[in-house]
Amino acid sequence: MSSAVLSIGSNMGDRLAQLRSAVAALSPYLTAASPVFQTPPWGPVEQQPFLNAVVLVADPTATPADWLARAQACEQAAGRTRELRWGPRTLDVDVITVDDVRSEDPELTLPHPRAAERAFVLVPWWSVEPEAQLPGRGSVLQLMQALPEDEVTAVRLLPTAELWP
Ligand code: PH2
Ligand code: MG
Ligand code: MG
Repeated sequence: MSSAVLSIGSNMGDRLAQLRSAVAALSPYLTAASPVFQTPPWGPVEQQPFLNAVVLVADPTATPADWLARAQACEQAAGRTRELRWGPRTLDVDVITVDDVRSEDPELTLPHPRAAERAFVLVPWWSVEPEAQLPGRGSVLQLMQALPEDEVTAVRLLPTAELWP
């Protein structure tokens, strides 16, 4: 069995519709989806707030490269073009973990090398999977508690924006 954790985000155009398009494309594999959160932009680029969520997917035969290809297919279907690193995007789908795989492959580093520092990944992930572990780094709950409190509280639940079912 191959189970993956994917982070989805958007800060351009109809953000919620784009998150929903990713969920629809991944629906054959979907086992759970977090609520949607509005999050301040993380990183060096000044830009609009994001909507973020985390989805859990499973497929007995999928390799890490398959999950990356499926994530990129979702981005392309949402009209994503190559743009500034860490800049605005219509849809970003990042592979956070695949089972317990740890890999330094530059095409797909696993787990995602910055997941532990990102409240916009940890808070949605914890909300859909409270016992989650980030391979090699410990529990998602503890990682979340180790972040500055203002970063965690800035991740705001959007109660009316269900993604799934
Ligand atoms: N994605 C980025 C850069 N910054 N900030 C938030 N809050 N959410 C994101 O998904 C995000 C970001 C580039 O992938
Ligand atoms: Mg990203
Ligand atoms: Mg990405």
